[in-house]
Amino acid sequence: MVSAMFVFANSSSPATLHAYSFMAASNLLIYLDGKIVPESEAKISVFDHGLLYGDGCFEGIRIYNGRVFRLTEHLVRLYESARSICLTIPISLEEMEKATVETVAANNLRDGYIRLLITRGVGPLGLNPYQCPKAGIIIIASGISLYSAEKYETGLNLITCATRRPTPAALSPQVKSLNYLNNIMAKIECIQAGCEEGIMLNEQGYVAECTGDNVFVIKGGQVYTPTIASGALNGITRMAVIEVMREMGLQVHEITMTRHEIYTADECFLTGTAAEVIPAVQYDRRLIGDGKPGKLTADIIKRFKVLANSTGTPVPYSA
Ligand code: PXG
Repeated sequence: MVSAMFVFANSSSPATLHAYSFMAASNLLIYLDGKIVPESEAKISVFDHGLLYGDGCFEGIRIYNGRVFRLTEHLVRLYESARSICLTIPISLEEMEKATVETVAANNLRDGYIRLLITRGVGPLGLNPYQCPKAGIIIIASGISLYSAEKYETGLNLITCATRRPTPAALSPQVKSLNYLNNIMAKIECIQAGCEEGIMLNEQGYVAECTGDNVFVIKGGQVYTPTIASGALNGITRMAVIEVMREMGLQVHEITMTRHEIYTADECFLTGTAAEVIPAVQYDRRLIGDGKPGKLTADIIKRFKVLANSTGTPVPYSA
């Protein structure tokens, strides 16, 4: 039953099919513990606690037009995640910045997606992280597509996921840990319901975020998004879009949000590094507004693209 479900979930996902075809043709160069090596040589130990326990943290970062978008903000969040879980990253933030742009340059990537992982490293079986002497660093510069191109035009259908965001008493939602099972469980629910994405509530039943994106609604020309304390990740795209909207003269409110606010919204959109900015037009089978991507949302997307394509850390390409 479990394996049947697995096949169903994967075969119905266009993003997964895209990833498979991409993998077959890969000649990627990967940064692994200080060296840039071909993907075929980028191997880690089966005793790495990142694999054994999901013990580690990561970032997803975008490259637009030859520049890395908000790289310092991503790295600050990465080092904070690591600090929170008592994981010492063996190189400085400045060295990590250099390693990241050099990996992008080595792959001659002008537009793409960076997955930067810190694993606890190799150690004996058993939870004790202090028996892992050195954290591992992996930087992949490649691509990602969460939703089909069509959905960026027509908008996503959302459901409410039964899987809740974990309470901060278990693990702070601000730690971008290598264990995304909670979000994966929620994603399985979305796919099984025939939706691309879903809303995750916190333990109290308030809206936190989506499986890998932050959520915004617009009503009466004002913008609302859940507070970070609701269990939302302090998204880098969330912050960039808030800046864009304030420049547009829109009022943005961080609130304790219920499903009602989404049911009764004029417009809704999601933000994330992987997702970028994407409209949502249905929630729990109710139309949001008139069921079409909103006009303000379209304007926000346009302005976000301008910002993303004109700012960021330059990549030192050799050619
Ligand atoms: N919430 C969660 C739980 C996330 O993991 C976001 C919101 C958006 O944050 P940013 O900073 O990206 O605007 C994230 C982002 C991936 C992947 O496969 C990464 C994320 C989400 C989905 C997929 O790399 N992280």
